[in-house]
Amino acid sequence: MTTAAEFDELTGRYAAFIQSLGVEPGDRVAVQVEKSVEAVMLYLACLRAGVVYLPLNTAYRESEIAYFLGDAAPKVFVHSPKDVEWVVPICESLSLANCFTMPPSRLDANAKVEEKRADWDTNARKCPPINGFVHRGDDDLACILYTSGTTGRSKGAMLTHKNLSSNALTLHRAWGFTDGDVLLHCLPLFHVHGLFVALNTILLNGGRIVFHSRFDAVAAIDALKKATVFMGVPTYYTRMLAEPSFNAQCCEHMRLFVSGSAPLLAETFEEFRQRTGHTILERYGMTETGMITSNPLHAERRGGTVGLPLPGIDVRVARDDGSIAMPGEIGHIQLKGPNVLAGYWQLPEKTAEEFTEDGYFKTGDVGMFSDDGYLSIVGRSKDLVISGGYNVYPKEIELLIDTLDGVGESAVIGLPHPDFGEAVAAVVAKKADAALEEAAIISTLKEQLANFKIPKRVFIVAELPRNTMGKVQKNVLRQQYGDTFAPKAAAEKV
Ligand code: MCA
Ligand code: AMP
Repeated sequence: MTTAAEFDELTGRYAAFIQSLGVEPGDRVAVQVEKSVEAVMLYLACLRAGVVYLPLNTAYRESEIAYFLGDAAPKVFVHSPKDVEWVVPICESLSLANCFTMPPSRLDANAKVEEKRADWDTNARKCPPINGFVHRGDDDLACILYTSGTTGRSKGAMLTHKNLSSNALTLHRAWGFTDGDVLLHCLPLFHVHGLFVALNTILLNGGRIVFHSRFDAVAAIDALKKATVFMGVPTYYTRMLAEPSFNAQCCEHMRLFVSGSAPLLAETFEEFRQRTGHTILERYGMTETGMITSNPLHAERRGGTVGLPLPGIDVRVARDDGSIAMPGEIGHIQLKGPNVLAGYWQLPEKTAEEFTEDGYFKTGDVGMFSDDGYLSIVGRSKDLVISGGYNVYPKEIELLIDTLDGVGESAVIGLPHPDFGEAVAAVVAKKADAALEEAAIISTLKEQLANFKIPKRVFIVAELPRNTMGKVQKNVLRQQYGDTFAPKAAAEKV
């Protein structure tokens, strides 16, 4: 167990070490490490030292990391020891001298950690802790989180202290955190959901955290008896429901289950209510904005909706011409509020494109309000697949597939999947006489892309369907391959 006093002391030492490296307020500290208590402390230490925290998904591969480090130009990179072989050359090529490793955890009593010269924790623990924190203003940057884009190029969302603090305070109040709350934390630490929504609210509460290094349904169900609040992506809920032993008794101590990052299916919402007696509270947000809407804690939690705009956040649904849609009318979801990002890192033009003339952020989600103000998301105007809560932008994968020998062109789509909600699939049109193989394409992509982006299936075809304007008809492909991962289709293939 790590106590609040240890946290205070160790984050003070980590912050002192950051300062000793000459990292100044506004400089970036990039981090790609396994989930651990030390990783949480490194995040908090960056905030204490007034520097910008830049977390990176542990699934990212060499070429992805080279891009992020090149783009964000951090002063420090803390990474997993297992990646040292490819990290060192990248850092050398960028003249990034301050590279440190962070093993899974040394606070874990069972962990055997060798003391290494480049180990972050070993070095930082030698520094006398700073007192308090370096003062930063509301509009100063706290974090940069990269989010993929429809052009295939990732953009760094610049989040300010105000963005983080306003959203944490709002959620803390809206979800009724109180003395004695214990959060079961199973989410990854490098995205908004695990880092801000889950961690910031419980830290603000001064509450306890039961900390799992990854989501495992059996372990999570067992830990529910020690917790009062749980947050997860829909896949966590479907996996818990797939455990025959999961029932109301497992949830006796719980007061709140929150779901988000991807649509929660109506059947999951209903089955959860029937099996446990708890109604999952679904909320909606984005990397760029933190949380935008939430079903209410005390009033009706309506399945199939993402609830009401959170206090202080102005959410509207706009028609194509920019006028405001009526309740029941589908349109583009836009918002304004203290939670909206300061802009994309070094991309002022891209930032401008994502806002309306009157300053509303365009989410790229399509939805409608009910008469009584509940928002439903009915689609996306952006070409995006959400797989197990991770966003995958088809363009990034199509650009890579199109470079492979024998490929004419490709279309990457999301198909319904019983575990991940949507799964990535690719339809590849081969050049005449080319011999392409699904397995070979998948293994080539695995060398270059994070694992969750790899298509679960690749279909090789003679040509892609096009409309009269010459545009590839992804809707036709989604229909054609729609039951690829359906349990029945999968069973027939065995
Ligand atoms: C792992 N795999 C996946 C995914 N995760 N494939 C598709 N989609 C995924 N999400 C693949 C791996 O490549 C591997 O394939 C195999 O599944 C097993 O990998 P493993 O790591 O063991 O999987 P797991 O531990 O079971 O992970 C699945 C997971 C995880 C628990 C659902 O993906 C997860 O924790 N997702 C949560 C993501 C999240 O935090 N999103 C919030 C984003 P192979 O065997 O072929 O190598 S923040 C956000 O969206 C906004 C702001 C919001 O509103 O919250
Ligand atoms: P990200 O870019 O990873 O921050 O993902 C943000 C996107 O996730 C949003 O624009 C939505 O498309 C989607 N999203 C988040 N929460 C929900 C939800 N509860 N229901 C449906 N989609 C969601």
